Formats: sequence, structure tokens, C-alpha cells
Amino acid sequence: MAAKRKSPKKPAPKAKAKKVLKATTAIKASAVKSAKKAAKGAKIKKVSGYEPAKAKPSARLVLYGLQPSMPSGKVALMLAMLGEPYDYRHVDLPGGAHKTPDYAKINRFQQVPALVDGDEVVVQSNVILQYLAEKFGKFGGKNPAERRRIAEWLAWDLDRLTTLGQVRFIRKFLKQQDHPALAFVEARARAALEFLDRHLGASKFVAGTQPTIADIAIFGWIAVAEEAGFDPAHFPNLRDWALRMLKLPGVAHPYALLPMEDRVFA
Ligand SMILES: N[C@@H](CCC(=O)N[C@@H](CS)C(=O)NCC(=O)O)C(=O)O
Repeated sequence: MAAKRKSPKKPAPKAKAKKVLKATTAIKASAVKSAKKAAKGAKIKKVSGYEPAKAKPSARLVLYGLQPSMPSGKVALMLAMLGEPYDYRHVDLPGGAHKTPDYAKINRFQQVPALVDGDEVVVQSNVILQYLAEKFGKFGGKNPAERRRIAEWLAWDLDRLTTLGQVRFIRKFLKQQDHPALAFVEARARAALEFLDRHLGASKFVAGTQPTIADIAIFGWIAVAEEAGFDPAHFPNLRDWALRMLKLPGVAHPYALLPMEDRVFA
């Protein structure tokens, strides 16, 4: 079903601005609600080290990640939408946990996320999404043409929207507002958001009328766009899409999906 097209950059009139503000608050409120729910339902299990070589592979999925990492958040979102139980391993990136030889055995790129499924180890967030979509037969497209369309968006996400993550990294984590790369990546991220906002003015979900892993890959970046310095009020179609996403079972703000410690999601 085609949603009504809206102008992406038009300054919001007074009534509209109020709606935008409300919508943003709704996203945040939903994040808090789902964080509380997650905290109540999940059992905490302390695990030391990374256990890469198990004699008998675990029957449960194991996700290695870090809460502020949106590539990790995408996979957590997918698992939450699938309603799949999994073991979560917090990887202390600031402490250099990803640089240890044990972790390198799990992810040769020494990054988060990584997903272990028995004997299978899958890395690179969008590849993990494709793996899970195939394994569970959900959110991956119904035919080769749909799967290709979704793969195009996954490639675009990594090529263009990831620049939003680079802006966020420079501003929020490096705290370097005069970093020499900032203007370049910021212009790319803004162009990507404007493009996506125009697209979502005419499409209910990213790759068509149904939610897919294309939406799941993109959602996390949009949820933290403010942390990169982008005002959600400038992207009304994106905001409406995010609210549509939040109505789907399992969807929550990425910060609400992953804790800062190991956990068992039953
Ligand atoms: N293309 C990778 C990017 C993963 C990535 O950039 N992970 C970051 C955290 S958000 C990381 O592990 N950084 C540590 C490093 O690269 O040394 C994916 O989508 O999985």
C-alpha cells in the first residue's frame, strides 16, 4: 500500500512541529517501556571469556555484540522480531575484548556482531540478517526478485546510510566536532536520510508493502539519528515509518534490546 508522499525538508508549521515532537517522545517512551519489559523477562547469566571452541556446539543461537553498536542492534532486533531465544555475550570493545585471539577465532574481522549457530559462525550484520531470514523463513522476501530488491537495500545501507554511524561515532564517541572527515560524512549521511525520507513517502516499508530485513537493517540508524545531530523533524516520512515499525511485534529501540552485560534471552 502506498503511503502519501510528503516533502522531506519543508519546515514544520506549529501544529506539525508539535506532532513531530510527540512522535519522537513516543519512540523514546516505547524504548523505555520495552527496556523495562526486557529487564523483567530476561535471566542474567554471568559468563567469563569467550568459549570459542566447544566440544558440543550449543543448540541455542549465541550473539556477540555491544549495546551502542547499531550493527549489533540490527541482529538483536531481528531476533526479537522472530521471537527467537538466544544467549547474548557482551563484547567490551573499549576494553579491547574484540582484539583477543579467542574472539578472533569467532570473528576474523575482530568486530561485533557475530552470530554462532551450532557449527556455523556468521559475521557482518547484514549477512547475519540474510542468514536468519533464510533459516526462519521470515522477513527475507518471497521470491528471487524480492530477495534481490532487499539485497540492493542492504548494500545501500552499508554504502550510504552507514555514514550516519560515522557521524555519530565522531560526534558522540570521539567528541571531535571539528574532525576533518566530519563535513564529508555528514553531507553523505544527510543525503542518505533525505533520499530515504523521499522513498518512504511513497512506500510503506523499505522494500515494499511488508517489513523485511531491509527495514531491520535501517531501523537502528534512524533510531539514533539524533545522536549524530540530525533533527527527526526534517524527515517526517522516516519518522512515520519508524512509528509503523514500532507497532510490529518485538520491535523496540536498539538500546532497549541489548544490555551492557551477558544475558540469556529465554
Ligand atoms: N560491516 C560490519 C561493521 C561492524 C562494525 O563496524 N562494528 C564495530 C562496532 S559498531 C566494531 O566492531 N568496531 C571495532 C573495530 O572495528 O575495531 C557489520 O555490519 O557487521
